[in-house]
Amino acid sequence: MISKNKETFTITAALPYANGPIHIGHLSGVYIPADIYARYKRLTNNDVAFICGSDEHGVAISLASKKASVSPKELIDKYDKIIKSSFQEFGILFDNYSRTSKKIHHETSLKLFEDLKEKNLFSLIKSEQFFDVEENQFLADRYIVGTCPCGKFDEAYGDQCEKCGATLSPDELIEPRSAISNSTPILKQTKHYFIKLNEFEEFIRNWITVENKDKWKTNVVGQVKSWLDNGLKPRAVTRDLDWGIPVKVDNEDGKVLYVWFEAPIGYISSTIEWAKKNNKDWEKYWKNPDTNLIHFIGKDNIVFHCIIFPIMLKMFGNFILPKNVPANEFLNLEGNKISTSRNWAVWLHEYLIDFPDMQDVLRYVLISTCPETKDNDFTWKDFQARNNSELVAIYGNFANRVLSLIKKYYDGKIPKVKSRNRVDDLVLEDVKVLKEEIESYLDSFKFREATKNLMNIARIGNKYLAETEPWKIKESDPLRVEQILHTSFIIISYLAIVSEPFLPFTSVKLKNMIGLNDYSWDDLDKIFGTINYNFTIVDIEILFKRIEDSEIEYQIDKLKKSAS
Ligand code: B3M
Repeated sequence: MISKNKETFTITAALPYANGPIHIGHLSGVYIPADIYARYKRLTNNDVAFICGSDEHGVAISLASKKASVSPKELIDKYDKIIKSSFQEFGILFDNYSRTSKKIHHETSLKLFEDLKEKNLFSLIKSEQFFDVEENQFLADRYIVGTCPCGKFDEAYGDQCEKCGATLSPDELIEPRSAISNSTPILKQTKHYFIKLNEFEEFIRNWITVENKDKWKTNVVGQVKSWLDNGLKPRAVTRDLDWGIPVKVDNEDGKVLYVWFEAPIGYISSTIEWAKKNNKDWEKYWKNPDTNLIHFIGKDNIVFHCIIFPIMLKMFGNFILPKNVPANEFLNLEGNKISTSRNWAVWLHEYLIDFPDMQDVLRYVLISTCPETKDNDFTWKDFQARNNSELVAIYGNFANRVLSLIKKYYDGKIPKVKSRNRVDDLVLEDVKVLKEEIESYLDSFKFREATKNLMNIARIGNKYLAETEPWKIKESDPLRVEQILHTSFIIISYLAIVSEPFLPFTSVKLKNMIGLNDYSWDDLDKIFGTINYNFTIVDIEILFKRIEDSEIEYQIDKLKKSAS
């Protein structure tokens, strides 16, 4: 067997805006795939930094705080806590979860910004922007509403019409008004630093659409291409806002860094924070050309992670570029778009009240329906079906049958055998192949296929038991029964270890039951020589329980009633 070299991975997951709790769409599109990948890379002995944190600046935060009549600080403190605990509860195991309001992030962002300014890489541009005289403030695009040129919607935002989907700029709106005071804004001159994206067009085109074309997902390459085809234009990296990281623009105050300039730097500052706490060198994770930088994001963040941030990294100098950005599409819910404002969502903190200790069920369903190549739909009926007919009937059933038989026949001791049958060897070979396929699926970000294979390990195990029927020959052929249960034990060992990235809570339970707590992924290759025959299986825990129709009807009803 060729042993793989230990590699370094910097794995980032999009920083969630701290303006609301986390729902299933976030988990399925970003955080579960990222967590599976990070756990898998750790288990296979790589050096991993899995990085995230709350995104606490920008218009999304100030708008939400105005709406809730609280200060931005109160808002971010509240949601940072809720989000962090949802991640913990669902086993999303970040190495570091930071906040962009922390001093270390402000300092890191400002240092990188000043470096670029010193290197003369910005242009200072004067332009006219909408200004709310009553509120005495410039209006970010989202703060301006008006009629879309499509003529069908008079509540369009300055950057987008939610009716026709068009991307707008505020001066295209007919009869623009301020979303804060409702007054008609005036145009007033302002100055900002701009990053010259246009100068990097060729570099991005070559890097993504030539170099990485066959390695990256087609949806990602396609979106980048269409941005490039429209031409890259200089983009302001400062804003006239009172919430954010303050900077002077040509000595003028009242400006902050553009949130999409500093938020991705949050990955770097979060890594620095982690490195300091753990006595590590952060530069290894961002500047070593051998390090694999992988960004997990949703499709609405592609332009920032595949065009703007890579250009920034290149401008900073010495930083590595992402190896891959496996962006996912969106998850819908019961046929409709998930919507925070309409409350059409399944919120994680609410799920756990109705389904306590059933995190792995949601993880399993969400990864099985992960919107990898196109938008996908979550339905409660499918959730029930996948639980009852896969987790309970296949996975849980197999584990329970094997462990109960070993307990009953051998007082919980794993039977020692001197030989195996050909059928046993064949089934173990199949399991080994499934594990190897899981590795290559995970390496190529195909999480759904990997999850199917995981369930196939249990499926094969069930079939093997059904065909060999050890309970029928216990008296007549005790040696054969020992072989069957020995083989089944090895299949369970594979299941327990390989499940860890996907179903971490179940994996721990199973490993405890069979005494494999210290086992790692690669140890499976030498499982035959390392079985602990002194271990006794004592407590057999039921891993999954059936979900009744009434529980599903309750959820569907609750969703419909609470949505507006
Ligand atoms: N907070 C956008 C989002 O939640 C943004 C991601 C930042 S990643 C640097 O969709």
